[in-house]
Amino acid sequence: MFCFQCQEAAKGTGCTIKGVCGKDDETANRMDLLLFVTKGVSVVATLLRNAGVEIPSHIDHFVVDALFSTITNANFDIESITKRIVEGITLRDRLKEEARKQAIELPVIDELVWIGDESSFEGKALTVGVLREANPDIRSLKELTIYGLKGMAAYVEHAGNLGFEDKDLHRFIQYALAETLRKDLSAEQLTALVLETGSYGVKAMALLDKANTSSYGNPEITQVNIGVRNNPAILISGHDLKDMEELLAQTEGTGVDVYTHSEMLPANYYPAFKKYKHFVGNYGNAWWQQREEFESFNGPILFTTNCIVPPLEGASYKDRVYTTNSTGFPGWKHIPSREDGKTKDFSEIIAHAKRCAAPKEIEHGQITGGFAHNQVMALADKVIDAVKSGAIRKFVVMAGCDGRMKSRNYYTEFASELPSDCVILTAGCAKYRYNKLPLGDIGGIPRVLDAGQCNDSYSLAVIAMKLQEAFGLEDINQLPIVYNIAWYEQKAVIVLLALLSLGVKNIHLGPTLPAFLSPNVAKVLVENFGIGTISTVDEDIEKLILA
Ligand code: FSO
Ligand code: SF4
Repeated sequence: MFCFQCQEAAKGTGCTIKGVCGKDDETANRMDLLLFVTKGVSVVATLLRNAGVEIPSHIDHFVVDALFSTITNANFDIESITKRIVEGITLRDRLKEEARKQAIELPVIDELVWIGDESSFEGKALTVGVLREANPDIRSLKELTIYGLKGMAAYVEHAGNLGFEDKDLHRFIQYALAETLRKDLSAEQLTALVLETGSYGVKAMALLDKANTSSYGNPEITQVNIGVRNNPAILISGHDLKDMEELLAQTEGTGVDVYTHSEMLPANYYPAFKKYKHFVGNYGNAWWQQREEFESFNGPILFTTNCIVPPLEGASYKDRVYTTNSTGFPGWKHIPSREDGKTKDFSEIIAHAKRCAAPKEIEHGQITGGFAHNQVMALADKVIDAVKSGAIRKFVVMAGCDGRMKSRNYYTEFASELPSDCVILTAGCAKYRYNKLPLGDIGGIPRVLDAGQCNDSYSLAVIAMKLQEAFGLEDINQLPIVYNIAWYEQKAVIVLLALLSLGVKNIHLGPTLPAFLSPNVAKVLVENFGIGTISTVDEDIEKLILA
């Protein structure tokens, strides 16, 4: 195996024996094969589309789900990855047949020529990994595009689950995947593809924002309970709000409570979910602390998306974890997708919860959130006055992901040591590094404004653009906003590319720069976009805030 797609890549270069995330060698290789097949599907679908043939939506959904299932710590189940490969080959061959009928000439590439019998999967998988591209700069740009597409696919899938589809996003995902197979593209052309991926990322996040807010209302300022009640309960993790809705509806009146975990915390901010009395609040912290927190939760846990940490051998919670959507883990129960027009069936996990003890309290109190664009704009006058009067010196965007590395203590320290006239804008699970600190407020405006999940970074971009308009500035970079973003997996990659495509400069990305950036590609990002990484808290506060 060779995988370098996330921030925890071994030795800062790539995992080669086993993933730091827990992904084993064989599953990693199988994911490479799934991407290989998905690229083949995308090449034929793109050629057919260019010839005016309409591509059925099940092809779009296959591509998005395949990409999503290869995101860091989403799926550890080799069998479910293998099933996707088999399905992909069938779809590819049907598309090839259609191309033949339309007299469309197909390129002679391995992704289309390989027959794909199951007995050859293991051997074939060894030959189709990222190192197949020998040129490190070309590899870097292609992988940067693919990781952006994986993040985008996640957001497109969530929007789709709420009935919001944009054919153009599917077209782009497949087109861009197909482009990564071309051998004739220069580094400049691939850089343009990376940025185009970023602008489609903005569209994907805007679509998901529309899907979430029109389905569940605009997030509003909310005090979220972090303590527990004395009823059996289900813990729901991940990002999928449709699952949240259906789980709340199906648990109502059953005596089973519902708590959010990690990236699902922002579900507490939506008016449509607040009406449920058995929706208690949030339990625990960011994804990487789940081994301890799932033990003490006592009840079943539902993963609607990443981030799964494989349990230790003796973990007591092993038989009470469920996956759904693109996620999977060997031995865990998988709740099947909803059939058209029907809701998902959560009866098994609800029955399971009834047999369990109530959660053990690990924290007590409340945290504040709900500052997506609509809520912040409702406070616009107050915010603008505070900036004009100098009460707010700077906004610091500290969105993104949390992770296990010790070096991430930097973010807690950075937040604590920020001058008291600075406000943190956050989204994603990075917030758990500072959202329980007593940072206070500035004239009633909390010093940590949480917009929501990582995809709600879109809200932060909208807020920036609205402030730019309100202050009459020509360039978004003239705003008193600095960016000190933490990343872990590929959804953070699409957020980064989206910000770059909006013209945001001087983003600090940490705790380390991606292993998949070759020195030359990193240089381009530094020279053209002022991308940097973190140093010490004091130095960075000096550079970003005081200078
Ligand atoms: Fe965090 Fe995980 Fe949302 Fe990522 S929970 S790390 S950026 O999934 O997707 O923020
Ligand atoms: Fe390693 Fe990250 Fe890939 Fe997992 S996803 S194998 S930790 S680089």
